[in-house]
Amino acid sequence: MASVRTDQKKRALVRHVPETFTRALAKYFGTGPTDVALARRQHQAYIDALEANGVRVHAIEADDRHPDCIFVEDQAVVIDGRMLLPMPGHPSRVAEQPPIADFLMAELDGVQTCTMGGEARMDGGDIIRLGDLFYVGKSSRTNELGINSLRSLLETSDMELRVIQIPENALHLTSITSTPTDEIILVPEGYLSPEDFGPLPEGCELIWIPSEEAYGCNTIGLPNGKVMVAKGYPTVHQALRERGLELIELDMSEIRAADGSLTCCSIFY
Ligand code: CIR
Repeated sequence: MASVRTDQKKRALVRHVPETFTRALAKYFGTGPTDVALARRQHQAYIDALEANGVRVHAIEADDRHPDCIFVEDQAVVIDGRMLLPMPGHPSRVAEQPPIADFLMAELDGVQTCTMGGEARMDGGDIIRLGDLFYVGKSSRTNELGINSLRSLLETSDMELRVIQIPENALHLTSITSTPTDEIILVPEGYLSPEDFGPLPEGCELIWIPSEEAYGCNTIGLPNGKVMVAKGYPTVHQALRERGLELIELDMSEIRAADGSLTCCSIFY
């Protein structure tokens, strides 16, 4: 989940890999997973990495009726004591939400919760956060009405929201960017431009990565200063190491095959 600051990543919700994972949607980075057992091992390594680095993880059972159910990031957006339950942008993913919503409402007792009505659509994977600056992707999954719902949620806060048009060759904003710290955004060349982001707060920077490492731009910065990264993206790794960050490398091949990245597999709350 890309809607919390790094220091807020104390607890994470994940969902196990279903038996039907080979039927997950795949159109961008992946051509579809083929090995459920390997996906489960990679997913368990992801959970282990979170736990080994101080994050308390709660895992919801998989639901074989929903091949994409591990990608919980898309189903709820938690921002500083408020929660948006978006209407997912792909019809096949709508029914994944109830157990996630139930769990988060119970955990975040009394949380102010907003839902989406009418034609509003959004996947949580279209949101990244850099301190108090939010970016939301307008994509094949997130439309203007969905973005308006997020704007309403942020209205009474000091947070700023900027909209970025996602190119047709990418699924979500988090598919191609992330904030490994509250001062850095990793971005692939050829997908987005500096103008898409506008002026950044003082001390913040965009780090440009060659387009062939676009997938590697999705990372998870943890409160202990370490960063979870996908294995096999040397430019990303070097850029982060040069900035003094310690990396936790994870093999994401089967999750990438379903167009999923590191952030997609958790909701920090
Ligand atoms: C989908 O197409 O919805 C899934 N196969 C992948 C979702 C990845 N989620 C994300 O980027 N937040």
